Amino acid sequence: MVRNELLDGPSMARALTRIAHEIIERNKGIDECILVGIKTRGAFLAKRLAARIEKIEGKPIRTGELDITLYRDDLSTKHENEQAHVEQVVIEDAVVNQKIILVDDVLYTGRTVRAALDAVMDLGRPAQIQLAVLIDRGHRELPIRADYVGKNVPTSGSERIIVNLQEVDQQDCVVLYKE
Ligand code: 3GP
Ligand code: 5GP
Ligand code: MG
Repeated sequence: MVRNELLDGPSMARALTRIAHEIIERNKGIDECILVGIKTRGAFLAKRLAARIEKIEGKPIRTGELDITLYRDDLSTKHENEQAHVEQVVIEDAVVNQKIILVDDVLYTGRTVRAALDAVMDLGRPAQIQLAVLIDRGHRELPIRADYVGKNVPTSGSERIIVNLQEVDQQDCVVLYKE
């Protein structure tokens, strides 16, 4: 097993600070924006981005959370049997005419994001939906791309990216494991 550290704590912090600035710049402020984190780690990343944006703009940005699990209909599953399934949506504010910025730790096939798009659109018609991810590892199976990326990491299907966050893993780092 080969271990390769892709981001340490300070580089993760810098990537999030850059993304916070990019979000503010692209949206010309944050007035119509709601940051929506995809649980588990995407939700913590959304909170970190919200804290940075509040510090830069001097006012809070609205936030929400989505819980999406991969539902496997066959335990000896192959990838195509994985269905991204929405468990819970917590967005207190109306999404109608707002810019929803989805936040996740890793973007891979795009199936999780597709489920998130459906869940948000079930709540009303947003003006836009954008996507921020800490790591884009490639291998998309759907026409989905991120608007804000911490780091692009070309991977093979057998590689695993471990995202550790202080809030759940007591440390900040992103590590690539090769079999
Ligand atoms: P997260 O919910 O904090 O993002 O999918 C459940 C957890 O397993 C995720 O945590 C994710 O980080 C981790 N994980 C690691 N490798 C994979 C993978 O290849 N696919 C999925 N869906 N999750 C993975
Ligand atoms: P997708 O639905 O795009 O295939 O996968 C995205 C979701 O699966 C993300 O929420 C992410 O947590 C998880 N995921 C997919 N691949 C990886 C990976 O290599 N490492 C980690 N940590 N999570 C992954
Ligand atoms: Mg995730």
